[in-house]
Amino acid sequence: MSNIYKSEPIRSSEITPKQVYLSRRDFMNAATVAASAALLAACAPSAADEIQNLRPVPSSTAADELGSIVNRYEDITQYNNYYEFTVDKQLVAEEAKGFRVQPWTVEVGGLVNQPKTFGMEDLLKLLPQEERIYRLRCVEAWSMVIPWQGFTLASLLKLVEPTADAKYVRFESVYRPEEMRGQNSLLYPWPYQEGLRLDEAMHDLTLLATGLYGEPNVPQNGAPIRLVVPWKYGFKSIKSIVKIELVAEEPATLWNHIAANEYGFYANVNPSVDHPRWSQATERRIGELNRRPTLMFNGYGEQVAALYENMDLSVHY
Ligand SMILES: Nc1nc2c(c(=O)[nH]1)N[C@H]1C(S)=C(S)[C@@H](COP(=O)(O)O)O[C@H]1N2
Ligand SMILES: [Mo]
Repeated sequence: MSNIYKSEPIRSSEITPKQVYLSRRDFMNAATVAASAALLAACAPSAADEIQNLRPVPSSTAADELGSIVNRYEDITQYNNYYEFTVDKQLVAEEAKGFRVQPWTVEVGGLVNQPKTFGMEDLLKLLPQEERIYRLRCVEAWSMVIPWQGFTLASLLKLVEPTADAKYVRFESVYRPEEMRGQNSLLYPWPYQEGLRLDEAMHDLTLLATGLYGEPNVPQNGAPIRLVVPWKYGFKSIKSIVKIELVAEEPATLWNHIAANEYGFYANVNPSVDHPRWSQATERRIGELNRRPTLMFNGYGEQVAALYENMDLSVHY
């Protein structure tokens, strides 16, 4: 099989405009609307408008390299984990409405030769955007396929030149308790923080996503800029980043701090290591009825297994 990984950089000519994204489910929806339009011929004009307004606009079948169709824009933006707002996945979008993501800066520092605070506009200008279709596997055993755009974390880190002492990368989310209701909860040590080993951070799959479906990120998905590490459980993919720090020691993470026995620092997707309270062998793909088997490293083993050669993957990390 030739190289069909969508996770590889792709030529801009291959980038799918938003108009041509469509899951088969959307196509079915469009077909259903069209059928009802035919039945309601008297009000045909408005029915035609309705089809136009379906979002994403109907088209063909963007899929990941395993052939899984991308999830609907509505699924991706209406079913979210973002505890700073609320723990109710279906209410995040509403709670996050109007959250200010402009102006926005990302401070990149620590063990680097060229520390710098970047405005979002600078980042978008400096670093070419790529499209990546990635599976997202939440530790809660649901998953989605998401067409992101963004740039590699490696491309940003190269700009600041990590020193030889830098061994890990620490990420920090925005902290605005007056605007983010969940941050008033004392159950969590805010701000949300996460971390990667430097080689994981420099891996070509590791993306800083600035948007999805060809649109800038909406607040509930971590606007304006969030991490996406597709071979790890979703909680590693920290949202709305304001600070990136190169450090010498393994950094603390929010989930590890709360329950170290449930949420390890590495958190690589692994169907044979169960969460203490549930199995990780299968998952529910949002939009599908039957559960599907969970894949080792979420299906990215060919690209990332070498990073963990010296680790015993049968134990929980
Ligand atoms: N700052 C922050 N980042 C976060 C979270 C969060 O609560 N706060 N939730 C994580 C979890 S558990 C998952 S599964 C993904 C969900 O990303 P999505 O809502 O864009 O699908 O975001 C991750 N990043
Ligand atoms: Mo998650």
